[in-house]
Amino acid sequence: MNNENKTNINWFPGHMQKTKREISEKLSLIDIIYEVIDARMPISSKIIDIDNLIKDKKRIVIITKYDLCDKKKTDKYIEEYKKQFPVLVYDLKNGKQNDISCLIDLTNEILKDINDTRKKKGLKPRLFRAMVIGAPNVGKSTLINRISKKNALKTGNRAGVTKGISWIRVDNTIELMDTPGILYPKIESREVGLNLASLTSINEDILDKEEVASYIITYLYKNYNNILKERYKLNTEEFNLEDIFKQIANNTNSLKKGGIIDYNKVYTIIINDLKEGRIKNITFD
Ligand SMILES: Nc1nc2c(ncn2[C@@H]2O[C@H](COP(=O)(O)OP(=O)(O)OP(=O)(O)O)[C@@H](O)[C@H]2O)c(=O)[nH]1
Ligand SMILES: [Mg+2]
Repeated sequence: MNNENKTNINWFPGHMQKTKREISEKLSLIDIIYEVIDARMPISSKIIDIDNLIKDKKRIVIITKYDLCDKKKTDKYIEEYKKQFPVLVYDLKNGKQNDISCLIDLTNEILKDINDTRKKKGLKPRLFRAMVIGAPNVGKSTLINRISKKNALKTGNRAGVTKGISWIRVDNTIELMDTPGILYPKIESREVGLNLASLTSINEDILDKEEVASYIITYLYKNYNNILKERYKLNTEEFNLEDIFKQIANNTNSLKKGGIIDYNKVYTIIINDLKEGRIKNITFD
């Protein structure tokens, strides 16, 4: 088990460095940034060095997966972000197309001056370009697919689906650039690393399942006791991780011959329940 303040969760494959470089290089082509943040981790999934990366570019903050978060908790963070930037909140899975497309109206409104100035000079309006950036798996490609109504981009519920940048034309007024998810090379806080790991923003192959599952259970026990108990039909008074794993094993048919707990199966069930949204209305920040 890790030291309280350290984490060995550090996932920063070569392509993330490359993406950061490309973001910097392409910045001069871009009119506005859509910064995408997962509603279930409004702090942990925010790119820590984004201000350095995008300098003073105009920005819209987009909160995704609102359907899965603890709205009461996440709303407080949203209010804070609203003091700094325009913020749109989305359920990209079930949200109505009209609501999602209002991002384009907002973008046109924010960038209106560009074409007003051109008009005064007798120039035709030009196409706007927005760059979509965020941590892995927060819904960047899904957002672009929904807005463009094209489903041109590959999406998937794991970290690192998008491998390179690509441009998608929404209509003749706006073009969007999709980017692969990025993180900070060194995740300093154990909590942030484990939040990202618990909510599928870190490649599962590198994770210690026991550590992640233990963190999830401990966090849920402390913050969402009813949701945890309800999900696994637990009967607990005092916190005892081992006992909780045992009960989950019993209640999910995760025992090997002789009644031995199949820990790997238990950890996988817990991680997948969160990943697939069977455990929801939670915010890990
Ligand atoms: N429930 C729910 N699921 C969402 C929402 N937005 C995206 N998803 C799901 O989240 C998963 C990740 O979506 P992607 O669009 O591939 O995420 P990404 O940010 O492009 O990920 P990378 O390319 O890996 O960085 C997919 O399974 C989506 O269906 C949302 O608002 N609600
Ligand atoms: Mg993607």
